[in-house]
Amino acid sequence: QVPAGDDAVVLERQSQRVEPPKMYQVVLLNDDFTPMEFVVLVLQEYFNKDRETATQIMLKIHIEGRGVCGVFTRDLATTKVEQVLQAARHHGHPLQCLSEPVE
Ligand code: TYC
Repeated sequence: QVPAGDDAVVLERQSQRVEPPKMYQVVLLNDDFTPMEFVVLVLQEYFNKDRETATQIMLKIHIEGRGVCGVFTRDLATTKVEQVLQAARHHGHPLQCLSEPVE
Protein backbone atom coordinates (compact mmCIF):
# COMPACT_ATOMS: atom_id res chain seq x y z
CA GLN A 1 0.00 0.00 0.00
CA VAL A 2 1.61 3.26 -1.14
CA PRO A 3 0.79 6.27 1.06
CA ALA A 4 -1.09 9.12 -0.64
CA GLY A 5 1.85 11.45 -0.10
CA ASP A 6 4.12 9.29 -2.29
CA ASP A 7 1.48 9.12 -5.01
CA ALA A 8 1.34 12.90 -5.05
CA VAL A 9 5.13 13.09 -5.49
CA VAL A 10 5.06 10.57 -8.35
CA LEU A 11 2.27 12.47 -10.12
CA GLU A 12 4.12 15.74 -9.72
CA ARG A 13 7.30 14.28 -11.25
CA GLN A 14 5.32 12.77 -14.10
CA SER A 15 3.50 16.01 -14.90
CA GLN A 16 6.87 17.78 -15.07
CA ARG A 17 8.32 15.11 -17.36
CA VAL A 18 5.45 15.07 -19.88
CA GLU A 19 5.16 18.87 -20.21
CA PRO A 20 5.28 19.46 -23.98
CA PRO A 21 8.31 21.45 -25.18
CA LYS A 22 7.81 24.98 -26.40
CA MET A 23 7.64 24.78 -30.20
CA TYR A 24 9.14 27.11 -32.78
CA GLN A 25 7.93 27.78 -36.31
CA VAL A 26 10.44 28.31 -39.08
CA VAL A 27 9.37 31.16 -41.36
CA LEU A 28 10.59 32.05 -44.85
CA LEU A 29 10.37 35.67 -45.97
CA ASN A 30 9.66 36.88 -49.48
CA ASP A 31 12.17 38.89 -51.49
CA ASP A 32 12.39 40.08 -55.09
CA PHE A 33 15.46 38.07 -56.15
CA THR A 34 15.44 34.48 -54.89
CA PRO A 35 14.16 32.24 -57.71
CA MET A 36 10.83 30.52 -57.07
CA GLU A 37 12.41 27.20 -58.03
CA PHE A 38 15.11 27.57 -55.35
CA VAL A 39 12.47 28.16 -52.65
CA VAL A 40 10.52 25.10 -53.81
CA LEU A 41 13.69 22.99 -53.65
CA VAL A 42 14.48 24.31 -50.14
CA LEU A 43 11.00 23.37 -48.93
CA GLN A 44 11.40 19.87 -50.39
CA GLU A 45 14.96 19.33 -49.16
CA TYR A 46 14.84 20.78 -45.63
CA PHE A 47 11.13 20.63 -44.74
CA ASN A 48 10.18 17.31 -46.39
CA LYS A 49 7.39 18.85 -48.47
CA ASP A 50 6.25 17.15 -51.67
CA ARG A 51 6.60 19.25 -54.80
CA GLU A 52 2.93 20.33 -54.86
CA THR A 53 2.87 21.40 -51.21
CA ALA A 54 6.24 23.14 -51.59
CA THR A 55 4.92 25.10 -54.57
CA GLN A 56 1.78 26.14 -52.66
CA ILE A 57 3.84 27.34 -49.67
CA MET A 58 6.28 29.22 -51.94
CA LEU A 59 3.41 31.01 -53.72
CA LYS A 60 1.80 31.90 -50.38
CA ILE A 61 5.10 33.47 -49.25
CA HIS A 62 5.45 35.26 -52.61
CA ILE A 63 1.96 36.76 -52.24
CA GLU A 64 1.67 37.33 -48.48
CA GLY A 65 5.30 38.16 -47.68
CA ARG A 66 6.03 35.29 -45.30
CA GLY A 67 5.01 31.74 -44.58
CA VAL A 68 5.50 28.94 -42.05
CA CYS A 69 7.57 26.01 -43.36
CA GLY A 70 7.38 23.78 -40.30
CA VAL A 71 7.15 23.63 -36.51
CA PHE A 72 10.02 22.15 -34.46
CA THR A 73 11.67 22.06 -31.08
CA ARG A 74 13.97 25.05 -30.51
CA ASP A 75 17.23 23.30 -31.43
CA LEU A 76 15.85 21.75 -34.60
CA ALA A 77 14.26 25.06 -35.66
CA THR A 78 17.64 26.78 -35.17
CA THR A 79 19.33 24.09 -37.27
CA LYS A 80 16.73 24.44 -40.06
CA VAL A 81 17.26 28.21 -40.18
CA GLU A 82 21.05 27.75 -40.37
CA GLN A 83 20.73 25.13 -43.14
CA VAL A 84 18.44 27.35 -45.22
CA LEU A 85 20.60 30.46 -44.78
CA GLN A 86 23.77 28.53 -45.65
CA ALA A 87 22.19 27.03 -48.79
CA ALA A 88 20.87 30.47 -49.84
CA ARG A 89 24.27 32.13 -49.29
CA HIS A 90 26.01 29.29 -51.13
CA HIS A 91 23.82 29.93 -54.18
CA GLY A 92 24.05 33.73 -53.89
CA HIS A 93 20.38 34.28 -53.00
CA PRO A 94 19.17 36.81 -50.39
CA LEU A 95 16.50 34.45 -49.02
CA GLN A 96 15.77 35.18 -45.37
CA CYS A 97 14.62 32.63 -42.80
CA LEU A 98 13.85 32.92 -39.08
CA SER A 99 12.31 30.98 -36.23
CA GLU A 100 9.82 32.25 -33.66
CA PRO A 101 7.86 30.71 -30.79
CA VAL A 102 4.46 29.30 -31.73
CA GLU A 103 1.54 31.47 -30.42
N1 TYC B 1 9.43 36.67 -54.90
C1 TYC B 1 10.37 35.74 -55.50
C2 TYC B 1 10.33 35.88 -57.01
O1 TYC B 1 9.41 36.47 -57.56
C3 TYC B 1 10.05 34.28 -55.13
C4 TYC B 1 10.19 34.02 -53.65
C5 TYC B 1 9.23 33.27 -52.99
C6 TYC B 1 11.30 34.46 -52.94
C7 TYC B 1 9.35 32.96 -51.64
C8 TYC B 1 11.44 34.18 -51.59
O2 TYC B 1 10.62 33.12 -49.61
C9 TYC B 1 10.48 33.42 -50.95
N2 TYC B 1 11.34 35.33 -57.70
